Parts: sequence; structure tokens; C-alpha cells
Amino acid sequence: MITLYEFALSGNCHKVRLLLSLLGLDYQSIAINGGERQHKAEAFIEKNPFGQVPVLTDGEVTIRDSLAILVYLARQYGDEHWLPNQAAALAEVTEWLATAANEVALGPNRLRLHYKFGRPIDLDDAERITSNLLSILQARLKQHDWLAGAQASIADIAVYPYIALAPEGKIDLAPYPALIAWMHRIQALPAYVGMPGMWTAK
Ligand SMILES: N[C@@H](CCC(=O)N[C@@H](CS)C(=O)NCC(=O)O)C(=O)O
Repeated sequence: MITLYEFALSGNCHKVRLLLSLLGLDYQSIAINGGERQHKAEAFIEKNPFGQVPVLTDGEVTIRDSLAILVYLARQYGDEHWLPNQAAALAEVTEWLATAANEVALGPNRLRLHYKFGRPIDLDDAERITSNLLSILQARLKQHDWLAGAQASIADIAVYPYIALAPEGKIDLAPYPALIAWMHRIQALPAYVGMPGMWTAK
């Protein structure tokens, strides 16, 4: 049995929910109560010493970090296009996983934390990182349907949530039409699931 420990409003948790659904995997969701700081309680720290969600367990396996979980699910249960075997193709997917952990987290994710949840941040820095990131994504997606390779991969799943949630961080996506077309493609995948606050086609 797969179990996902999560916050409902977390984009990092959404990455995992989305891939689980796209792969048609059954799982149980355990909602962690952030207000009661359940994620910092001893029982949870045993699963993730950083005290963060998401955490996924699958039988005896426990994995922390959304990107590590995507890698696990894709390799364990997915077709090869989600996480290629060939070295250069695997590296291309990994480039975007690194972008999700760095620029996406420091840009649109931080802006949403600020505007939606009141977290103090360096606004200029987050806006500069976001604007550079969106331009790079726009350039890639103007030429290609997907971030890595010719089919959807975990590169797309890793980057997508905080881009689709960008309007909650007061980011206007209208100047990036190729990004909007890519979000349409992701939302059209069979068994796609969204979450509140995400950009959707009008
Ligand atoms: N690198 C981690 C980041 C996880 C993360 O920041 N989780 C947030 C929710 S989106 C969290 O648990 N925050 C509570 C805290 O850090 O105390 C991942 O990708 O899973």
C-alpha cells in the first residue's frame, strides 16, 4: 500500500498527487496538520528529519522530498518516458528536476508563500529569479511540447505546480503563451488532477 503524507495546499505535494493519478496508482492520503505542527512531531521526524511534506511510503520504503518521490514512482511504476534510461535523456530530465529544486522554489514558490501565506521574503530577488525562469521556460516550450524529450516526463510534473499556482504569487502568465499552451497539454493528460488556486483555461 502506498501512503502519502501531505498538506492539501502544498504544490510540492501536488507533484506527487498528480503523478500518482497519471500512473493510475491507488494510495491513501494522510493529511498532516500544519497548524498543530504534526510535521515537527517525533513520529513524523522519523520519516523525514527535515520535518517537511511530502513523504511517501510504499511497503518498507520511505521517501522524503517531492522530486525523489517522483523518481521513485516513475522508475518503479511508470513507462520509460516518465524517467528515461538513456544517459543523455536522463540528464535532460534531471536538469529540470534541479530547476524545480532551485529556481522554481526560489522564484514562484516563494512569491506564493509571501502573497498567499504572508511569509517575509526578498521580493526583488524572488521576482528577478521568476522573470528569468519564465523567459527560459517560454523559450524552451516555444520549440518543444515538453520540457525534456518528446513526451511528458517527471520534468514537467516537477516544474508544473508552482507555475500553475503562479497567479497566487501575483505573477501574470499572459506574456508567456508557450507556457500557457504547455499547461493546457498537462491539464489534458488522462487522469490529470489539479488543486485549488491553479491556473485553468477560461
Ligand atoms: N525539497 C522539499 C521541500 C518540501 C517543503 O518545502 N515542504 C513544505 C510544504 S510545501 C513543508 O513541509 N513546509 C513546512 C516546514 O518546512 O516546516 C520537497 O521538494 O519535497
